[in-house]
Parts: sequence; structure tokens; C-alpha cells
Amino acid sequence: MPRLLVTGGAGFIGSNFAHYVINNSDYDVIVVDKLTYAGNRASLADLPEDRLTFVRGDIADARLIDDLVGNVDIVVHYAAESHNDNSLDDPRPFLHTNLVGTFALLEAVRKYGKRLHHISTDEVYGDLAFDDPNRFTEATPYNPSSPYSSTKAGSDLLVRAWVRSFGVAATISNCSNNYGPYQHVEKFIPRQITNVLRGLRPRLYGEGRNVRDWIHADDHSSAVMTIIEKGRIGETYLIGADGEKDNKTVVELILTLMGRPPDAYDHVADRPGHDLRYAIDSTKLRTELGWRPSFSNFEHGLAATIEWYRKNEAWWAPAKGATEAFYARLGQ
Ligand code: NAD
Ligand code: TDX
Repeated sequence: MPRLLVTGGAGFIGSNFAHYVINNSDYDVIVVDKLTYAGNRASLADLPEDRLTFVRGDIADARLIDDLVGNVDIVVHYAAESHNDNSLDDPRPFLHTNLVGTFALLEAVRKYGKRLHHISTDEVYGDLAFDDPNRFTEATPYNPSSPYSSTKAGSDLLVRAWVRSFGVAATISNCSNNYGPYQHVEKFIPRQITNVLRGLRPRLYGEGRNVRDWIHADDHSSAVMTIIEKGRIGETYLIGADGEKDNKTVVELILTLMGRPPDAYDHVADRPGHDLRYAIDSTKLRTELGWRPSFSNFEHGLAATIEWYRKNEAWWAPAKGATEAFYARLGQ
């Protein structure tokens, strides 16, 4: 069977992708993950041992990565430090993983002539004004705002340079905000859901007018599989599902779906440099590769996600206390 190396496969989107691949293809999956605070081996616990191999390690460890890449067919690179608020508090791990780690993977795929798909974010494009009629496209200039998004932008540029200078067979995708099961409680949607489950009030940064373009993690996975199978080498594809909503609307919807008054939340200190709005135009992916999202109704996807957190308190509870202590220190 063909073998996929999934970096960061014990994190939110990587573990959803491992489930998607094992349930929808013949690929065997090898996950390499450092198990930082954001990684959780339990997110892969229900996958069959004959299809999934787990290796604990750092993607910046060139010797380990060389060994692993030499023995697979395709590398799908999810591993990253991924949270903006952490990057504003301590940027150093973002440079290590997002830049040095991506460099180690690029050197290994170059040496062995392996196919790479690099996972990135819409945040590399900076933000849009609320009333801007345009959305991000593959041609939008890079303009990142935070240590997180600037290191992701840097990792994309490394991939592009290795394609051009060394002929590495890579593709890149830049996706909008994901939601779904297995997302760490530091992120917006799981934080609010688990606050309500704990009897705490949701916390909205600033006025809550900032807009994010939401996509279910399964739709992100199907888009990545489409690019691996049909994408043109050297190309970038934007992934999005036309899910723009402001944060206030999302908090009110979570409260309503959980049977609470829609105004039972608190405004807290805003994020420094807070990007106003992200919006993805995924026309290229849809017209060239024929991809379509399957979660067309955000409310249904959100209700299923709430149900998952309700049923899986044992998965998220160990991280909740430290996460809220971190936010309390920031006044958030
Ligand atoms: P996450 O923080 O939930 O998971 C990251 C995983 O990478 C964790 O399992 C962690 O242990 C692992 N990791 C971190 N440093 C590592 C290292 N040095 N070596 C090996 N493993 C390491 O992140 P996520 O939200 O699942 O994001 C995954 C990818 O998708 C990232 O590249 C992110 O930039 C991108 N992305 C995320 C979103 C989103 O909405 N969350 C949207 C677009 C793109
Ligand atoms: O408690 C909160 N209250 C709040 O209002 C938190 C945690 C967040 N927010 C706001 C900030 C953002 O406007 O909600 C929005 C979403 O916040 P995050 O979940 O931190 O996501 P964001 O900063 O938009 O970045 C996410 O999408 C792009 C992922 O974390 C990135 O990894 C991805 O690249």
C-alpha cells in the first residue's frame, strides 16, 4: 500500500486528516508528532494499528526526518505552532517548528525525490477591511501580521524556493479557519463550548466584529486529498467554504445551540494586532480540480461539534485549566 507521512498528525487538523485518509483511501499513515501541549495521542486512539504507525519526534530533527521520509511515498506537512495568542506571548517555538522544521522536511524530500504537500493558512495574506468586496486569491500579496502568520508565510516561501531552485515536487494549500472535533480548547470555538459546559461565560475579544471564514475540518481533509491526487506540482490552492461570520454571531449561535441566553458572554481585552477579516475565494480549487465542500450548513456542523465536546470531556478536560490560567494572565 502507498504510505503517507503526516507531520503533526496528533494535532487538530492532522488527526482529522489521518481519520479521513484511513476511512476514505488505501494509504497507510505514518504520523510524526512531537506531542507538544497541542498534540494528543488519544486523537488517533481509535485508528487501526495495521494502517497507522505513530512516531514521537521533532520535525526539526534532520536525522529522524531523513529516516522517515526515505521510507514513504508522500509527505503531508501539518506540524506547526498554530496559535496566534501564544506567538504574541513567546514567538521562539514558532521560528523553530514553522521555519527550521519545514527546512528539515524540504531537505529530506529533496534528497529522496519525494512528493510534498505543505499545509498553510489564509493568515499569510494579512487581513481585509470589513467592506472590501474582494476575497483572498492565490494572487494576493503576502502581508502577515503576527509571529505565527509571518513564520507560516516564511515556510510557504521556503517551499516555493525549493520547488523553483531544486525541482522539489511540492504543492501548497492555504485554508481558512477550521472547526470540528479534536480542536484544542485554546482556540475560539472549543474555548467557548467548553466554557459553557463548565458553567463559565464565553469570552469575546474586543467588540467581536472580527470576521473569520469557517470550514469543517473534514472539508479541509477532502480538499487536501484532492490536491494530492490531482494538483499540479508547484501550484498553490486556496481552500475555503464561503463561511464568513463575525465572532459575535458565532458566540451567540453557540449559546443558543447550548440552550443559554445569546447575550450570556463577556467582552475581554482585544488581541494586539488583531486581524479584522479573512475571506477565501476557492474558485481555482473548485474549477481546476472539481472540489466541493460537503458541510454546507455551519449551524449543523457547529451543533455536531458541540455534541462531540459534550461527549468527550475526558479528551479536553486535562488541557482546560492551564489554558484558562494562560488567558487569565493576558486579561482575556
Ligand atoms: P495544532 O496546534 O492543533 O496541531 C499541531 C501539531 O503539530 C500538534 O500535534 C503538535 O504536537 C505538533 N507539533 C508542533 N511542533 C512540532 C514539531 N517541532 N515536530 C513535530 N510535531 C510538532 O494545529 P492545527 O490547528 O491542527 O493546524 C495544523 C496545520 O494547519 C498548521 O500548519 C496550521 O498552520 C494549519 N492551519 C490551521 C488552521 C486552523 O484553523 N486551525 C487553518 C489553516 C491552516
Ligand atoms: O477566546 C477567544 N475569544 C475571541 O474572541 C479566542 C480564543 C479567540 N477569539 C477571536 C480571535 C479571532 O478573531 O476569535 C477568532 C478566532 O480565533 P482563533 O481560534 O485563535 O483563530 P485565528 O487567530 O483566527 O487563527 C486560526 O485560523 C487560522 C488558527 O488558530 C490558525 O492556526 C489558522 O492558521
